[in-house]
Amino acid sequence: MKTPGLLAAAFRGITLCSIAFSLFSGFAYGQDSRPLTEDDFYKLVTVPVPDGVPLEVGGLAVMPDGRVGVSTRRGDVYVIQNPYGNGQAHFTRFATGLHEPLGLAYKNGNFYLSQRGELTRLRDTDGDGRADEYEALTRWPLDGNYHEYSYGPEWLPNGDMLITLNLAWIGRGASLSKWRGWMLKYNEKGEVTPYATGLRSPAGYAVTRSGDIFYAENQGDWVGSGRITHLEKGDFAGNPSGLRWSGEPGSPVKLKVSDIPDTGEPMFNVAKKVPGLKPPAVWFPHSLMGISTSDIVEDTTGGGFGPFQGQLFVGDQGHSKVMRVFLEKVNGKYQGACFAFREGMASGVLRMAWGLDGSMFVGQTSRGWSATGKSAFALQRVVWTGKMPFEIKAVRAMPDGFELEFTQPVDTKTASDAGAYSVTNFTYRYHHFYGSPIQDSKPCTIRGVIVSPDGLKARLAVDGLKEGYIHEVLAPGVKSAQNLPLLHTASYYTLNAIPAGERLAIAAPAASAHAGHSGKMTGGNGGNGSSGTTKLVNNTAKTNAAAPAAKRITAMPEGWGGKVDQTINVGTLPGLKFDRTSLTVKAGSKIKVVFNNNDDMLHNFVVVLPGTAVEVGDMAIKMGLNGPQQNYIPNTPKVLYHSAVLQPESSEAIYFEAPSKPGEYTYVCTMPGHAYVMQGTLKVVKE
Ligand SMILES: [Cu+2]
Repeated sequence: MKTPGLLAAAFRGITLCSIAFSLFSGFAYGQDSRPLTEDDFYKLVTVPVPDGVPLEVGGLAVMPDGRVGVSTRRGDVYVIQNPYGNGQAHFTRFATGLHEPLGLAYKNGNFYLSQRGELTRLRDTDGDGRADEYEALTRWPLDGNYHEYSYGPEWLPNGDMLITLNLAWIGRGASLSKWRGWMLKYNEKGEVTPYATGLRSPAGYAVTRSGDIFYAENQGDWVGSGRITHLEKGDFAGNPSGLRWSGEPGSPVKLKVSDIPDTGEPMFNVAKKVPGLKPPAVWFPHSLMGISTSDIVEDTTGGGFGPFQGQLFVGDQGHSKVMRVFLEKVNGKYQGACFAFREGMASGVLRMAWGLDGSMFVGQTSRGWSATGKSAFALQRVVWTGKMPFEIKAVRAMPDGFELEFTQPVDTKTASDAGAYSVTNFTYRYHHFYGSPIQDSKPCTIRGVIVSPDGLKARLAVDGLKEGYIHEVLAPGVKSAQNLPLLHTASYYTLNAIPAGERLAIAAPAASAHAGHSGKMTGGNGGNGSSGTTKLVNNTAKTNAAAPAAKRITAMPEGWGGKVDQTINVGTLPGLKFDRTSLTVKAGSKIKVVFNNNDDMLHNFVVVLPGTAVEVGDMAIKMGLNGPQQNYIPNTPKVLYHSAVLQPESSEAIYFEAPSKPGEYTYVCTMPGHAYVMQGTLKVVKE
């Protein structure tokens, strides 16, 4: 068993809310000088769950009368009356004994859900509020691997249903039974047809009002970071495992596994050579914008949920939060930007659905899949208070830069200053390894800014745009006309295409032109914030780095005379754990630690001074875009020794002399969010 659970190794890592929040939030100040936070604009309201109901939400469906259906990972379906907090919520168990349903849909009095091995319709034929008919509409084979999750269904406009099938995990994603790694379509005649593949962990997907299908993917093998992809029939979305079945009758995908190069070139570049490979519409940079994308919902509330009508909201299981996406079509293809939106949910966010009152139900679970929110499960609502947050509402690609649209008029003086913004672009590797370090990160020069007469838009002229790259667009210096800072200052725009059109007439770099890094979240990072001009090139198996060499020694020091006093093996376990919770060494002795990363996600091994693990972990988070190429090792004397960040199924030996001062030191993993739980005690005893 490799993973804590579901979603393909997907739901990894945790990060304390306050930490992540501080990275992205310019605190606005209200009239009483209290900083305004997300909570001032979007409240979380918890639906009370009765004792004895383990509501580990797998699927959510709001019924036309406002009741809410919930399928649970334990195999039940509940129907909740009065979920809106007016009067007591009342739970009825509608169905039970199901095999980990991770979806739920409702139509014409019936519920539909995916169990691991079938699409099931639940009917209450005698009107007693309980299903008495469980009908398998279609079945698919299972290998039995724990990771063979099945999701859905979602409706297409014509009444057909979509289902997605997760890959198994055997140290890598694998399609051990037919159509694993695929999206399938089920029609009313009962026919099942394969629709698209390349899916790894497709826990969340949605059909928008335009009829477009978007699915969310989690970082993993062949997936550098979280992302959403616009899926059209016959698309191949990136993970080759499902191509095993592309030769089967009915497959609309013609690519074969051998057609996919494993070079580490960015996916966007590979897609130019491999027709059918579909690059994502929007990347969610790992740890900067969540760590495990889950559900997708389109804001169809007509303004009931605030100023983001028509935009998408994307859940994040590991960070217990909901993010926001603005999409646009350039040259006929979708691309756009993601933003932080609301964090601090009670458990891991798996499902979202709109209530009849325009609030967002958020179904949550964290068993086996670590999440920031510490509850094992929860059902909460996100409710707009009616107050308008000052946010970057949209980022649009322009022929020579970006246009930022705000939810409120800006202060023209701050918003016209190029120094109020920064733009940095980067990409990820496309390869069979798990995830990717940030690649080729470069600041862009902002040549000038023009604010629209109504104060709602700022047009940035930017040099150095790159197609296929993610563009971090920050606006930390922009104030609203009321002198409030932005609630969230960061956005990440995936620039698949630069549109044609008129360019701004800004000829020479303006005096205030700005290379991109002041006010960046990566600032204040001790001495470690290497200038963003450094080209980030990494050996992917082991991320060698610029971290202080003396703290990571991977060959036996010559002065040791070929002998170590003690060799220690430390491994990793699913769920952000080392396989040993304590190690004992003699003060000053010569130690060799062989660190084996047997888990399916990235980890490192870092020895820190007593009591500093969380502090060092927080510093690692603040390294932001610089973290990956420096092994997430902040430049601080609190770090004594460390390994590189290791890919799954790899190992590294490090050598160090145990501290001369006895005490209880800590070894910790400093991958973003891991430090809060992934720790062990290094007991240093007297010689
Ligand atoms: Cu870790």
